[in-house]
Amino acid sequence: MILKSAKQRFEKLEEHPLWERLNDIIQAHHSFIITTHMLPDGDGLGGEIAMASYLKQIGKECHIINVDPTPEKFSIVDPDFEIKQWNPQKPLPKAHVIFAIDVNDWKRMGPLAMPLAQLKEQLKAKSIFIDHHIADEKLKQEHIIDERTSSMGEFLFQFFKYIEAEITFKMALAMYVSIFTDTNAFRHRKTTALSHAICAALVETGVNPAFVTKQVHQTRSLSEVRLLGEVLKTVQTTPDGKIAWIEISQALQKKYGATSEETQGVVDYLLALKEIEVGIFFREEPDGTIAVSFRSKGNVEIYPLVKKLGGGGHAYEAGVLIRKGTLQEVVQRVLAEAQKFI
Ligand SMILES: [Mn+2]
Repeated sequence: MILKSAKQRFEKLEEHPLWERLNDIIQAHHSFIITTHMLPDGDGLGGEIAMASYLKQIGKECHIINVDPTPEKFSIVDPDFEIKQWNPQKPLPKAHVIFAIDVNDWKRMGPLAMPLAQLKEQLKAKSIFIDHHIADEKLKQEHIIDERTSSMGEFLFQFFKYIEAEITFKMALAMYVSIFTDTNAFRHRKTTALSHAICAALVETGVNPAFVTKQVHQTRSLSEVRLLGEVLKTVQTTPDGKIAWIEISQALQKKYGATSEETQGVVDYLLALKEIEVGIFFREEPDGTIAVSFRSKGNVEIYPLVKKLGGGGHAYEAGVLIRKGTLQEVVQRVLAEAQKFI
C-alpha cells in the first residue's frame, strides 16, 4: 500500500466555530497589527509570521510589532525582516484589528499593552487573542482560544487548510518552528498524532527538520553552557523528592553575560531527574521581578497552583512573574505553596 501524502489528510476539513470566527474577523477588516508576549518564543514568532503571510497574501495591510527583539535563534522564521520591535517614540500604525498571538493576558505584552489599548480606544479597533493557553469562559467567548492545540502553528495550520489558503514555504517553516518549540521537540503532553501529521505535511512543503534543530537547539554559546553547568550544580529537591528546583540570580547572569532569553529552557533539565514530579526554575530579572517556570512530568497538574500564584499557561507547563519579595523569599514562598499542593 502506498501511504497517502500527509498534506492530503487535511483536505476538506469540517467546519469549526473558531476557524469560522477568525475567518469572519479577517474578511471584515483591512488593516492589522500582530503582536505576541514579552520575551517572544518560537511559537509566538512563528505564529505571527504565518498569520502575517496569509493576511498579505489576501491583500490585507499588516504590521508585526513586538515589545522585545527576536532572539537570534528564531530569526529563521523571519527571512524578510517583517517583525519590528516597538519604538516608544513612534506612534503605532493605524489598524482595525490587533491580533495578539500566543498570549491571553495584556500584562504579558509589557509596556506595549498600554499604547495598544489606547490605539484600540481611539480607532474603535478590535483586539483579539489568538491563543492556546488555559483561559476562562469569558475570554474564550470573546477571543480565539483553542486549549487543545499544542501550539499556534498547530492551530493556524488547520485554519489555513480549512479556508484553503495557500501554505507557502515561509508559512510552513514558521509553523514547524512553532510546533517544534512549543512541544519541546515533540516531548510535551500536548503532542498528538495531529501535531506529527501537521509537521509531516510541513516537511512535505520543504521544511528540513535537521536544519530547524540546528538553528533552534544547537546555538548556545560557551558561556551559556558554563552558566548552565553552574546552575545545574545547585539543583535541590524537597525532602519527599517530588519537587526539584534551581534558581538563578542577577549576579550569576551578569557573571556569565547571559540574558533572560538565554536561560529559557533550563527548567526542562529538571525533568531529567527520575524521581521528581515537578521542576521549578526561579530567575531574577534585572528589575527584581522573579520569573518562575513550572514543568510537570504529567502526574500532577500544576496549572491550578500557578493560577493561584497569579500566573498562567498549560496544565503541565506554566509560569508566573512575582514582583514582591527577593529571590530567596519567593523561592521559600513558592516552595511552601507547591509542597502543600503536590
Ligand atoms: Mn505557545
